[in-house]
Amino acid sequence: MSYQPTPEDKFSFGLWTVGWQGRDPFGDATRPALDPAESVRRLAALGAYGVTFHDDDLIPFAASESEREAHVKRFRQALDATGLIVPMATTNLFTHPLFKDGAFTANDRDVRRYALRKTIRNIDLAAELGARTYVAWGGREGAESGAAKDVRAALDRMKEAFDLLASYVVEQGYDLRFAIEPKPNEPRGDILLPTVGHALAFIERLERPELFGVNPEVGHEQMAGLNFTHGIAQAIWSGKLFHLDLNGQTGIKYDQDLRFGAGDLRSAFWLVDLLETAGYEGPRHFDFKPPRTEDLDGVWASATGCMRNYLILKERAAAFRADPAVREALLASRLDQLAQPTLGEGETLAGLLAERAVYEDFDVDAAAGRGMGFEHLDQLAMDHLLGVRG
Ligand code: XLS
Ligand code: MN
Ligand code: MN
Repeated sequence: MSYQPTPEDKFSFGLWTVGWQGRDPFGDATRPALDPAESVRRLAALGAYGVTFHDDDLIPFAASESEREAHVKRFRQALDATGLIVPMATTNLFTHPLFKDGAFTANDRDVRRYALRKTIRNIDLAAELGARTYVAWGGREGAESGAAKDVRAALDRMKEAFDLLASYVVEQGYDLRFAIEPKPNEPRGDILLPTVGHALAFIERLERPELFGVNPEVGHEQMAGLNFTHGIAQAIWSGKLFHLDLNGQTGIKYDQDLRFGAGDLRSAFWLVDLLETAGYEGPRHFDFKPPRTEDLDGVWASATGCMRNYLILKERAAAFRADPAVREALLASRLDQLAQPTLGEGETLAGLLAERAVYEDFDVDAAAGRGMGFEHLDQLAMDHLLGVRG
């Protein structure tokens, strides 16, 4: 296998990922700025199908109307020349000092109103460029200290903002859905909607929950010590996996945004296994940061690595699922039983309560003594992941 990506693989990248100049809290930029049109050409040449952006990635914050038009035009020309599409767009509501206390939940009402206008302006552009998903990451929606944020009031304001944005999208007739991106902290000490679970519960309180799903990011859930694949499985189960941010993270620490496959490799294996078998058809979107040690060649090597690792893991996961020994091990671990309803067809709870074999005469010691066979099953997965089997 060449692991050469094609547009059918649906790989997409944020302009801000390959375009990251390496500025961090302790150091200045280590790389020059990248022209978005150049990023589009390079990503297309590497085999990606899509590119995504924050408004400010494409159009500098203070740009005039004519500068704005020129930036959009150049970008559009690059898209047309390469065939790359824009599956998703989002708003930068975190870089400008204006947003230091948040955007949709800033204590200052005028900041919240400005944030709505900024978002709607970019929603118009997103729709114009054919995006189907609008991501909302509330990086500055949070606090460092207790009394500074009335969390219940802030959630009211967050709901208000999303309800307004959804009604705008419906009124305009845009074919666009929102994907909320959770993150536990960084840049705020604590961010609102910190995990997939929080976001899923919040969505159900919105006026148009059907227009909202989640955009989980590998590293963000892992920063909270959570099992990312489980979070994705619940999002799929809820019909809410609208988009996702693939990258790598090694445990509970700052948001590393490593290339996909770096960091927790076993978790990446199970994630690809799930995405490829559970019917997820959306973009495989990378939100990573090529480390600031890299020059521009290193940036493209890092982007290539994201896609290559996905394709390797896809192949390894498929080999795992196709292995007869794995099928046998899955049966020995009774995964087939888990897929069966606990009450059979036509059975009732009354019947269960009356059946002595279920409880009074149940051999609890025999059941307790049964091994689950999970270690054998997991070693088969490990062997496939490491390429020593099949
Ligand atoms: C930052 C987020 C951000 C979103 C888009 O941690 O991952 O890049 O994906 O605003
Ligand atoms: Mn992200
Ligand atoms: Mn991240």
